[in-house]
Amino acid sequence: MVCKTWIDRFSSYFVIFCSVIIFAQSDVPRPRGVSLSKASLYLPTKDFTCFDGTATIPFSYVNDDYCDCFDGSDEPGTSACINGVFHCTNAGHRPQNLPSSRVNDGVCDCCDGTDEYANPTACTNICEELGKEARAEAQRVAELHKAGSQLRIDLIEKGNKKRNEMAEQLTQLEKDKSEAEKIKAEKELLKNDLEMKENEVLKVYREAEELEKQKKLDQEKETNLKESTEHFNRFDSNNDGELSVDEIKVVNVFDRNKDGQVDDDEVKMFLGGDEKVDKDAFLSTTWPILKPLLMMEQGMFKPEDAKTDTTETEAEENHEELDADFEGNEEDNSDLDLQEEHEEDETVSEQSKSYNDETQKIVDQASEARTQYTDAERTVREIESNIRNIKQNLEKDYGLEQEFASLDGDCFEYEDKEYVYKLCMFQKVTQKSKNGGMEVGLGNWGEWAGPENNKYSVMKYTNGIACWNGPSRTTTVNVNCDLETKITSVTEPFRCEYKMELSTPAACDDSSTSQEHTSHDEL
Ligand code: MAN
Repeated sequence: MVCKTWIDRFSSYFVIFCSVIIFAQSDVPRPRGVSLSKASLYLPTKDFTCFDGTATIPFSYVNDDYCDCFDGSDEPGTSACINGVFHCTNAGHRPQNLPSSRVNDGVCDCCDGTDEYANPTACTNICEELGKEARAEAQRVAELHKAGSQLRIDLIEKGNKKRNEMAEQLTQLEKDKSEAEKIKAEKELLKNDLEMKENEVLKVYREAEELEKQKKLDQEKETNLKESTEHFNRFDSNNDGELSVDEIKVVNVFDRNKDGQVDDDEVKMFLGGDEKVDKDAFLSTTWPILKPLLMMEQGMFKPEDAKTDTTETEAEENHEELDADFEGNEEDNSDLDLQEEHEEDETVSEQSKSYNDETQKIVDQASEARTQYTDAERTVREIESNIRNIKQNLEKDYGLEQEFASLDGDCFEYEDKEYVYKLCMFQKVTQKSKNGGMEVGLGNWGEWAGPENNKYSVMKYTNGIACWNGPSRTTTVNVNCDLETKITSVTEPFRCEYKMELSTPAACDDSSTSQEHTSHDEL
């Protein structure tokens, strides 16, 4: 608190004289800069107590251009206190409260010019003019609200109807669901029953198939043994029941690298490191390596690298060599040919699997039961998904009287120079560049975010596509009253934070307007 000196006091006399004028502008006399509602706190017959209660001063200290109160309440009509508040009545227009620093600062802040009282000619009172304009505007807004509120009533009706329909749909869907679940359970039983029968009848076939397979394996084994024995006998030139290194060395087919001789490495490979092999060892050690070679020589298969390395002529030569190696080679070839045919047969028999009439009937019935069960399952899932959607919608806050309900899902577009924006009510907001490219999500429906007394004036759409190196995009939609539902502007005040102005009759709530109007006093 600043203590006054007599000099200070004296220098302020003039201002005191000018400032502590009791205004005759209204019926209640009060010091300059004091509002009608606070007039009773400034009584010239009593000492003045600062609003914060920290000091009581003689009334003559009020507006003496010296700050006595911490809260500035003793200087409403001067700029002495940094936190003072100057009130202008602005008769004919709206009253105004200004920081008292603007008093006598050479700028006309109040339309009645009272903030510049030190220079009475500086400001003209334009309150009547402004008041007239403001009243005309208020009138326009009131009329707009009146007309809009009629449309709002229609929206309320539509909204309630829609919600009632949704509630009815939900009841129906719940019924459909229990029905569909029953059908699903029946279909499942039927399916299980028929699948059991199917398994039974197919068991015979599967066993037969298994047997068939086994038979084929046995046959293959037998053929292999036969081929192996035949080859062994042919190579065993002295018929001593063993294949020796010398016997192998004279058979070209063991010359794997085709260098014109069967060298030691080749012998070692075919005899598994032994000096000689008997028939059994030949079958288990030599034959598995030799047989693919023979088949390759016959052109029955070629390893990957051989396909590129071996020319046609080489293949022919190999063939001839092989022919020359064996007498009665026709017989040998026929063995290999047989195997080829046999493999073809296998494919054919797999493709043309067929059952007898009775079995086929059961298989068909089981298959039909499976389809029906899958359908029934899908139906239940679809109903459940519809139920979820409807429940979600029913839980949405569509305004005090459901005035926004019928707008759910309606989409509105707005174009600026660069983008086309789209707001789908209670769903999402998107942005698409006019130069092409993907649609960018600017947020999904979040919540109402207006102030406590006007909750339904702001919609928040959150969790849009993440901004480059930043947070997710969000959009704030200010909802204003007008006769048509449309977007009137879109801005991006901060990067990836969008602001939309949406006008709609749903926001033309008469009751909120009347509240708004009554809040302006002293008109
Ligand atoms: C895109 C648009 C803009 C946004 C930038 C941020 O260009 O979504 O609105 O400001 O990305 O990188």
